[in-house]
Order: sequence, then structure tokens, then C-alpha cells
Amino acid sequence: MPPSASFQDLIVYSDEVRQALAGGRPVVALESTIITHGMPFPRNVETARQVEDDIRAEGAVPATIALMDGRIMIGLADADLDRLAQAEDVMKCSRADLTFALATARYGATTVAATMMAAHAAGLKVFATGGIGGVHRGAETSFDISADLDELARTPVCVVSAGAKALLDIPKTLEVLETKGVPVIAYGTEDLPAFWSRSSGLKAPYTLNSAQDIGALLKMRERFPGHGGVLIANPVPREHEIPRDEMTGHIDAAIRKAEAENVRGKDVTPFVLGAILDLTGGRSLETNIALVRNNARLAARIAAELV
Ligand code: PSU
Ligand code: MN
Repeated sequence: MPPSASFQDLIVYSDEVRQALAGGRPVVALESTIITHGMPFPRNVETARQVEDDIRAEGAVPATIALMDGRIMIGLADADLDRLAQAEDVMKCSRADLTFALATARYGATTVAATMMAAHAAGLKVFATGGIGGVHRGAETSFDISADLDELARTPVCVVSAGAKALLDIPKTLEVLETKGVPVIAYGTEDLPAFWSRSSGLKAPYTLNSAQDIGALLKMRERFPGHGGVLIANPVPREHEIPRDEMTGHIDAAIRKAEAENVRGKDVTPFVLGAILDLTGGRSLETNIALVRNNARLAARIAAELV
């Protein structure tokens, strides 16, 4: 995706991010759909600020990405973060929605896919999130496969996640990632993490045990023209995990509720996350916050390897 001059004109950097890039300091991209569609107010905005501070504490600079007034914001000022977290009608923007939101000057929260596009255009190489989208259960009839997977295949950004959200079909998600040439690396474990749980029950394709080793892999990828992204799966800290056998029932119930209410397309992930929040009595939110913070800290250390 060679960015055109006019596309670059749409990018607005925060002062903090502009100075970091000019000074060759590490920067970590952050998505905004997790703020607007993944967590309830006011925990969403509190978490967004906390995650930014976690990145600063590791010596890197956070760049929360969102679409506002026809511009691609790379780093949000405090007031803009507040506006986004509370605004009604924020669009959930994946690749298909990005230009629509910009052309109509709507508020747009970027998913993993759209955040990767924006991060790459802005010169950022490392991005921290919670869990990526993937192949939904029943995709063989619904065809519901997240655009995050295609973006990982085409856009050279390292995405630090806690794995694929356990509400997905994780074996099929892994198959698609392999087909599309995306390396999947578990951090410090042989098991593939499953978002709220430290293990999906599947072995991870690869394991690396340090930010330095991940940095070396990314530098190797850069030597190959047309290489795409890399997915890091970082298990949630043990004290915050909800074990897999405990999550299974909640996930099944949430998916049944989505089917009963005929939820479709891009509404599925936010709906199921909300239902799981209710079913776990709010515990899934605490786990979600802990894993995002954990991913942000690792992403900052990886970004430091690349400057
Ligand atoms: N992880 C979270 N909460 C979220 C998401 C991920 O902890 O809200 C969002 C991400 O933005 C991801 C999106 O890209 O859900 C996937 O949506 P879909 O399945 O519609 O592609
Ligand atoms: Mn989908």
C-alpha cells in the first residue's frame, strides 16, 4: 500500500508522537474500537489513559489512533479521547469503513485492521491491542471472517495481542493465518493464549521468550519485500486469567444470545463481548483491562528494539 501524498495529508500527529518520531524514539500504536465498542464508559477512557501511561513508563510513546473530522489522528489529545469515549454513533471502522468515515467526517474508531493501515502510513511498526478478530464459529455458513486476518497478511505491522478472542473458532483462525503467511508467535509459552485464558488448548506455531528475539524476527521480515504483519500472542497474567473451562459456558451462552437476536456482521463482536461482560458479572472486563496493559508493556519493549 504505497501511501499517496493526499493520503499523508490526512494524518494529524499529536505533539508527543511527532517529537518521538523526529527524535527516533519508540512509538506504540493503539486502536480505538476497544475504547468505543469493547468496554463500557467510563472504564473505557480510564483504561485508554492507563494503557498510554504503561507505555510511557516503559520509555516509549503511545499513539492512540482514531478518525475525527475527516482526519486520521495518530495520538489523541486528552479532550479528543474524552469526546471519542462518550460520543454516540462512533463508527466501528475496519478496512471497508475507513474511507467512508473520512469522506463523511464521522467519528471513527479503528479496529485492528484499520489501525494497522493507519499505523503503517504513519511510520509505526508496533501496535498493542487486546485480541484480534478472526474466523467466527459457523463461518462455513456465515462467511464471517474478520478483515484483521487479511490486514495481517498485507500490512507490515507487529500486532501484540493476547491471542484471538476465545469466542472465535481458534483452530480455523490459525489455519487462515498460516495460509496467508502470518507468523504467529506465543510469548514465553508453548500454548497459544486465548484472550481471557492463558491457553487455548492448542500449541502455538512458534514461541519466543524476549522482546529482543521478537525484534530480531521483525528485522528479518523487513528484509523481504512485500512481507506482511506478525502476530504476537502474549498470555494474560496468571492472577487475572479466567480459565478456559470457566469461559466456555459463558462464551457459548453469549453466542446463542447473539444468534437468537439475529445479530450480524460487524455488530457480532461488540455484542458478544457485552454479553460475556454481563455473564461473568464484570470479571471479563477486569481480565480484558489486565491483558491490554500487559500487551502495551511488551509492545513498548519490542518498539525499543526497532529504533
Ligand atoms: N479486542 C478487544 N475488544 C475489542 C476488539 C478486540 O478486547 O473490541 C475489536 C478489535 O478492534 C478487533 C475487532 O479488530 O474487535 C474485530 O471485529 P470484527 O470481528 O468485526 O472484525
Ligand atoms: Mn465480521
